[in-house]
Amino acid sequence: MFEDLTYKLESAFKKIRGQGKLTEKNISDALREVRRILLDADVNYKVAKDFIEKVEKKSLGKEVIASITPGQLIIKIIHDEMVDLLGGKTSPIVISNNPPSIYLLAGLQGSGKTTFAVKLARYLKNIKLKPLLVACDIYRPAAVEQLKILGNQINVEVFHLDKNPIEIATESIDYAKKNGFSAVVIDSAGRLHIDEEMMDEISMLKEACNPTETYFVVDSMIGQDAVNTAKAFHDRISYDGVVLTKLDGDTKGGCALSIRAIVNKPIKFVSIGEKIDSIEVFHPDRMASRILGKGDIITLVEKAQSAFEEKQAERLEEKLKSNKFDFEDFLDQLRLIKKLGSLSQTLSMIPGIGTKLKNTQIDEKALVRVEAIINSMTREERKNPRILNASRKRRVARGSGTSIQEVNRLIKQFEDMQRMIKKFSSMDFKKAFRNFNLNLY
Ligand SMILES: Nc1nc2c(ncn2[C@@H]2O[C@H](COP(=O)(O)OP(=O)(O)OP(=O)(O)O)[C@@H](O)[C@H]2O)c(=O)[nH]1
Ligand SMILES: [Mg+2]
Repeated sequence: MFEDLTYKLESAFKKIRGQGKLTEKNISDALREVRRILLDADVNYKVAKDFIEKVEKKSLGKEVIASITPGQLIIKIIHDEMVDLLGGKTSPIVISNNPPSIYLLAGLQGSGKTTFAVKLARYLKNIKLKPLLVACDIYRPAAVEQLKILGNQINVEVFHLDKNPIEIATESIDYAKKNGFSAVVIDSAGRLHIDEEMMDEISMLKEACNPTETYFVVDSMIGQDAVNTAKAFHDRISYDGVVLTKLDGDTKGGCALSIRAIVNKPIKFVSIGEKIDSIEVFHPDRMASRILGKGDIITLVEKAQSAFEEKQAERLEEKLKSNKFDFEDFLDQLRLIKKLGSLSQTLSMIPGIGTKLKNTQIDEKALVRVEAIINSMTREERKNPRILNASRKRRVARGSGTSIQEVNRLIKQFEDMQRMIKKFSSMDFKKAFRNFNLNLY
């Protein structure tokens, strides 16, 4: 899904990630590239332009907190704006309090309505509704048969009659009420292009069966055209939501990114394959992370913003530089690590360390034992580990459920680390921490 778009954005982000400072110039350079990539992916021109303007405005006004790089911050802003562009919050399917819930599907020929009708019926079954599928496509010879075969696969009854679509739909609702169906999914006929006849029929259908929700089903592979079709349908039948199909195909992503902004209606579901179970509820935030391929940075920045206060970062930096880093600070860091998830993450948030620490693996389990050892020390011992003589060490080992050897090893490691910290500006943190890890336990 959107591999090409993700790949290109990834390359653009590589360039901005390293930027030390946010200036008007580097922001606009980076965003110009992002804009070009969006247009290449068939994002509607106006949508791309508005998107970039919003990101630019937010980036310029933003204070960069010490723990993240400006590049990471821009990526986060782009992500947030993309979530917004995709609709912000998830828009769940509406279920009527007065069953049956009625869902009407509209869209061009081949957009995936019939396939989606069946997927939706399956989804409804899974949430404990009893769906009825209704075949209102009386024009294509095999349409009813297609729905019957698919309905059969999921054990859902298919309603069909030799009448016109309006009669079929209204009678199906009566049938559903009489026979205890709690949901009705109406599959309508598509046309190759928008024509009056089809539009008349679908709007009459909508009027006749007063659906709980009407969905516009669109093939995400058709690019810019999708947006025009979506608008044309919306002008006529004012649907409640969009279903994007064929996202498993070679879609560039433009349709997915533009459609919500153009019609101002939420994307409800995505269809990602020909199989009946390939349906997903649409979540704007997850989709944005998929497109940007930057889940890691987004989470990191979010965590950093909430858990790592600037002051704390400054204090630590100060201590590191003035060589006053003791077990007490070490413990603070360990606690922070717990909140943030990992030591390498925490360390990478300290300016000047992050880039040197890439790919360092740290054994998180060992940290639990380290914390236990430090917790068993007195405040004095933490401030000044040199006073830890044999009997104190024995006490600490006992208190922490470890051994004297382990306590000794930690102290030695800590002293090594202090020594390294002394050489803060010149040292190779990555190497240093790798040693720290290997030798721990
Ligand atoms: N790869 C892929 N194919 C899909 C998806 N959804 C539907 N298709 C295929 O697209 C083709 C058209 O799907 P239909 O469900 O028949 O489309 P329709 O909108 O009902 O078409 P008409 O009834 O002719 O208007 C079929 O071959 C489906 O198997 C999807 O999410 N991914
Ligand atoms: Mg069909």
